[in-house]
Amino acid sequence: MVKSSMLFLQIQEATYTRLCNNTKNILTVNGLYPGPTISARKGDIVYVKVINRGNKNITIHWHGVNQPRDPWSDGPEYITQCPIQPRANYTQRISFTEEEGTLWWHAHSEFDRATVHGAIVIYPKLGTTFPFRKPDKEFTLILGEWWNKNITDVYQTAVDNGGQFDLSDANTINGQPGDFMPCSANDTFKVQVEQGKTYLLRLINAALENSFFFAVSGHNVTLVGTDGSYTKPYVNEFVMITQGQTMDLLLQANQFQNSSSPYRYYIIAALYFDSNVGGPRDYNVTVAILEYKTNHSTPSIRPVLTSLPYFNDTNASAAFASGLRSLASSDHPTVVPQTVNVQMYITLSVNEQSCPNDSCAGVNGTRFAASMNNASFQSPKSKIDVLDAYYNSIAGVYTTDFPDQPPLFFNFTGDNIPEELYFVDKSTKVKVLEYNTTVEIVFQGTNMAAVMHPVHLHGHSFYVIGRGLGNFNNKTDPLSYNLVDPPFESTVGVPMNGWATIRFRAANPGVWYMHCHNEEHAIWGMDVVFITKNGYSTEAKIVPPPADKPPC
Ligand SMILES: [Cu+2]
Repeated sequence: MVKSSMLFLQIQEATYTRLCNNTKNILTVNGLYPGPTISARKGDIVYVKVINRGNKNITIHWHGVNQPRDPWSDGPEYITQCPIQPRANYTQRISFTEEEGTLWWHAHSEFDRATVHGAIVIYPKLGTTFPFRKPDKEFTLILGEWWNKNITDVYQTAVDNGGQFDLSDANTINGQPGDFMPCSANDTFKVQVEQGKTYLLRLINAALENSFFFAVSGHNVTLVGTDGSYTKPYVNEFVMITQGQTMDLLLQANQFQNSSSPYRYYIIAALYFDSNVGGPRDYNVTVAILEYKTNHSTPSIRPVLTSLPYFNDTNASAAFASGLRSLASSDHPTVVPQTVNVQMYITLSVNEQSCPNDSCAGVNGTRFAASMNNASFQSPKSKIDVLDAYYNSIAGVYTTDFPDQPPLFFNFTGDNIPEELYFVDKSTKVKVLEYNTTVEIVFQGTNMAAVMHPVHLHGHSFYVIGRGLGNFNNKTDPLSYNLVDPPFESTVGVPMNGWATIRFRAANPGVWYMHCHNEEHAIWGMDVVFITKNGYSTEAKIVPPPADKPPC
């Protein structure tokens, strides 16, 4: 029996103050920052009425929820819907079919997700349980960023001048910069624990610009899930979490052995940014506090602080990622496609567009652009969404010629970049997939702004069967693929000047966005759309559109 329920998310402005006197109106859901948690059980359907009482257009996406046959509720603006305009509303259906664990929801329009985001917690079906001992309690920790400036101004300035987006002024845990930032110590997020108990930390990276190393000082964490799918228990001193990813971590509260033990420990997140382009970033460390219940009367004692890997420690990040394994149990089986129907090799690059009189704020007066296979994605100019155009066979909105490989093969990770690749044209290219085909994509990071790219696919989770540094070698690298128990995720961090290979089955008919979850890159065009065609049976066809789909 599917349980369904109704929730109301009201987009509204609210006043928040961070970093001393920086008070501003931010867009929120129900006045909350971060927004409310959506809880469900696997198999549930939740209807969410999104009511826009804000002053701008917005859309909401249920990140990591695969939404079988129902792209109408997925959310990315101009891909599956037009935005919800002020004073309008839209009821979206979230179907929790496969996912279990932690996911999240966020705005999928402009830069709005900086403040419009929240957790999604999916519990096991009634009568089933976690594949590990039930935790005594759980906490949600959302990593994010705070800008002193108005977010819409940050977005509009960069879009207008073609330059980089302003850096955030602080990184945050549950909306709080934490003890190390000015005027922030009183509001640092705290969790109370008891010696001997086990806690489930639901960790979400909601940041637009930053990936993080994350740790609980003095404690190991055991990773048991990523992106709403269980993993084999994986014990670590720290984790690396990219923009868009979620992790379920078990924490044994075992460090308060006696009354002279330290009883306060920093939960810490700090930038992970491996790059050979350098440049300014928000290096501010954000902390929360883990505090053991005790009779101590000296709360002023400084919490224990662990050190994290250095911000550009590629090896630490790669070592962590290499240990991820899906659970692959009989209750949570792993079904890796063993044969491949559609093979794609996709390069990820940051490029340029020329600008009149070299007057833009990008490199040498150009405008920043970004691309996959040198196609720089642009949302439909006609302000019709791709899904509408596909479903109603409206021509001229997109083309179906997204290439399966880059236009030119060269030493992608070397220093000599062919100059003809610097500049890109904007286009709206999609890749069409036949229903139920198996797809393999090798993502190749390039030296055109060599940074890690967290690539997120809507409508599907995928198996990350391999990753490595340097250029992908199609003879030797496939020999190291994990086709037994690779992690099942919906965001993969493609290493700086490295590669990552994913496989998935295109069994979800619809229109599905795939993009870098570094928001700046997504806005610049590091995106593509997959259209999976209908199969023959009714169960293999896209559902009809809802009546209240927002008009453009
Ligand atoms: Cu990117």
